[in-house]
Amino acid sequence: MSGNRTFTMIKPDAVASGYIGAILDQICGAGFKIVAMKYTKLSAEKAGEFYAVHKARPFYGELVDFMSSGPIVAAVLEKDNAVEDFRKLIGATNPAEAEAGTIRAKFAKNIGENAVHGSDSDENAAIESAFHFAGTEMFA
Ligand code: FUP
Repeated sequence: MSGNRTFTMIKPDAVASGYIGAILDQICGAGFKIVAMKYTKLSAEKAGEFYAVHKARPFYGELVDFMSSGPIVAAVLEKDNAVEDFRKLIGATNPAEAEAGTIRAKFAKNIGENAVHGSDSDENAAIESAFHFAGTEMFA
């Protein structure tokens, strides 16, 4: 077991396509409890900050434009082994390579517009949760 919280965003493509309800249903059906959640929109500056680790990558500009292009749902989720289990639930970054039934296989458009974010470590889950939520907005 590797910690019990992860951070997710339902990205602008999935929100625009009307998939918020279906994605939350799959997340809750898989046993994740919602600890914090908000419907919001990232400024380009905030999106750039969130993805700063990818600054040197060729897709960074497009990623920042996309993530600030429309509203998102940000949430903190709780479950045993949350980070790993959520990465399994969402599938590979590229939906063409995502296992059938995973959220990205079902709802993502392509590697850039890939429906959801999921933290890749307990450390990043904590950093990303704090980026979006104050302690008073999280409910154990
Ligand atoms: P993931 O952890 O699965 O979200 O993937 P990464 O951290 O590697 O990438 C973060 C985001 O960058 C992806 F969700 C989409 C975008 N990206 C691209 O647009 N092109 C790529 O080749 C890789 C990632």
